[in-house]
Amino acid sequence: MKEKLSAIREEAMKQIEASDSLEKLNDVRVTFLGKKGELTSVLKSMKDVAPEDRPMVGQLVNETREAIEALLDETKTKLERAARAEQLEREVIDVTLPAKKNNVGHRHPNTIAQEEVERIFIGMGYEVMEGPEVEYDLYNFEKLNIPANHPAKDEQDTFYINKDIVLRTQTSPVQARVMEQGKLPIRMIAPGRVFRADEVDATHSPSFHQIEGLVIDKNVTFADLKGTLEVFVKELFGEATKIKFRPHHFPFTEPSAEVDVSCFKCGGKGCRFCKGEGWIEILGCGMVHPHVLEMCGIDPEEYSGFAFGVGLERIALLKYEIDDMRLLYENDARFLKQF
Ligand code: 2NL
Repeated sequence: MKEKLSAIREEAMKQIEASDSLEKLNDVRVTFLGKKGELTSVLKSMKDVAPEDRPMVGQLVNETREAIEALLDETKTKLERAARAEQLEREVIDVTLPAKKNNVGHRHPNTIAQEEVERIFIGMGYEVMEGPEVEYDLYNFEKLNIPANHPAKDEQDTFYINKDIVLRTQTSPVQARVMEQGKLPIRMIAPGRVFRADEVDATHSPSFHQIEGLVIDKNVTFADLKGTLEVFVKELFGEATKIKFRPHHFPFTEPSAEVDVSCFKCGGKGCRFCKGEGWIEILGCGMVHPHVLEMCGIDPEEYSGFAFGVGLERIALLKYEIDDMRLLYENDARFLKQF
């Protein structure tokens, strides 16, 4: 029995020393100390030992077990430490590597242009106002002096929700609503999305953006309109920009004009950009028609005013030299990130 135990002890020590992984070490533990292990089978055979020898054999078995356990624990700690050291080595992080770049988005060219126009007019004391995109015919057409038989009201030009409600074709209804509230004087701009039943091409889209401006006060004249728009175009296109008013017709203003600016590419000599004209058309304007003032509850004998409307996409296309409006709506990041 004694020889058997020391043989078991020696064999266990040998196998523990040869274990180079935690799995193998555990196999050794099971082989020697497990339920069906070698030491357990020695204990089971105690019944064959003479009763007077049992305490001595029992003690020997315990000593053997303790010796094997001690070496198992020690080896386990050693292997665990080695595994951890190897893992730390393997998972080393190089904190000096450059960080991964996040692709941060930025404002759409339309938004940049809109905020630029807003900035200029806020600087002149204007308020920025908004209104509904789905609008009553009354505010979109009627109060702006656009009569029932006017071509702008044709189904070809306007999206009708029903006979009284339309998708607004301009942002003037916002201004008609402000006038109707009766708080005077008014100095405002109304930027926003408008809708026309147009086919998509390089210069048309069924949904685009406008910025309209409105000033109502006592003694407002066409001179005020000219001065205001001159400041606006110089801020927008540069100090050297010249401005030209051409007589025109709008139902809601009288007199009315279209405004051209000298080409900011060639300074007015004529180039590819301005198609040899030297001038580029950018907006429409005029003195608010007395009939419009009346319909919005303002006395035209006491008050007068001017108004203007610019296409936001047109400004964005000109400012960033984009030659096709469709590019603004495709949301191709390769295009958008250039601005
Ligand atoms: C254009 C022309 C214009 C207006 C818009 C306006 C608004 C009210 C009263 C009178 Cl409430 N007029 N707006 C006036 C003249 C021209 O827009 O070609 N826009 C792109």
